[in-house]
Order: sequence, then C-alpha cells, then structure tokens
Amino acid sequence: MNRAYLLIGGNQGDRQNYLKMATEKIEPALGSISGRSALYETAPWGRTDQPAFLNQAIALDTPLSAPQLMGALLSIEGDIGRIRAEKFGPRIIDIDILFFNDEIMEEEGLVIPHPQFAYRRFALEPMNELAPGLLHPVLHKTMGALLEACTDNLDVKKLGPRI
Ligand code: PH2
Ligand code: MG
Ligand code: MG
Repeated sequence: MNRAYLLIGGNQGDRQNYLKMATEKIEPALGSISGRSALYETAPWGRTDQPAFLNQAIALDTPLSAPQLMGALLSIEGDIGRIRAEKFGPRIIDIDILFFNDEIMEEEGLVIPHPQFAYRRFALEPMNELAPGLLHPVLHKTMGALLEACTDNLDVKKLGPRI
C-alpha cells in the first residue's frame, strides 16, 4: 500500500460541493482516505485577479502507483467537469499529488514532490495540520519547519468543520 498526500482546490461555483465530489470520487475507487485537513479559504496564488480558493489536504492509502494515481485523478477532474484553460487560472477543481511515499520522480506531467509546495502557504498550512512531522524527501525538513520558513504571506484562513 502507498501513502499519497493530495491537495484539492477550486475557486469557481459551489467550491465546497466540488471538493466533496472530489473526495467522494477518490474514496473508495482509488483507495481509502486516512486523514483530511479542515477546509481553508486561501487567497489566489500566481494570478491574483481571481476569486479566493478553497483548499484541503488529504492522506490517501492507495494500491495504485504514482503515475496510475495521477491518471485516475485527471479523469476524476474531467468527470467533475474541469476544462483546462490558462496556467494558475480559475478552475472548479484541481487535484494535485504533493507527496507519494518518500518517492522522488520527474516525469512528463508528473513531478513529485510537487515542485512549488514549499513556496505556497495554501498547501503548507493544510499539510502542517494533517502531518506536521512529515519529512519532505528532497528538502529534508518537516512540514512545520517548512511552514515556519515560508515567505509566502498570502491569506490562508482555516474554516471548519471538515467535510
Ligand atoms: N492553485 C493554483 C494556482 N493558485 N492559489 C490558491 N490559493 N490555491 C490553489 O489551489 C491554487 C492557487 C494552480 O494549481
Ligand atoms: Mg495545482
Ligand atoms: Mg493540477
């Protein structure tokens, strides 16, 4: 069994419902969700002229390999109705693999750990809630240490309860 950490997010339409649809399509089809952070309302990173996102981190125990998981997540995004437009632009749902065991890989369309993770407070805060002691396999620092060192100051607000 593999342990993947995913970050789900979206900033269009009924954001909470799209996150819920995503988790319901992930479990049980792709494995079991063994942990989930609260929902976070987060200022848009990368392109600021768009609505705020809702983000949530989840831990997924899955028999799939990382490339298989990525393929399955892309088809879930498609089922939910995501249409890919511009980079960093508005979207109803985005499901990214942040970590996959302690594997390091760089393939066409799949880089693990997620290359911008440490620069994004919207990803660090929910991961620090879910797994504060988890070690980043490239940077060799815990989620807590990475969050402390993070210079991204965009707003990240914890909402409750979990979905
Ligand atoms: N995703 C992006 C670009 N910017 N900003 C926030 N707050 N949350 C996201 O999930 C996000 C983003 C590209 O995937
Ligand atoms: Mg993304
Ligand atoms: Mg993505």
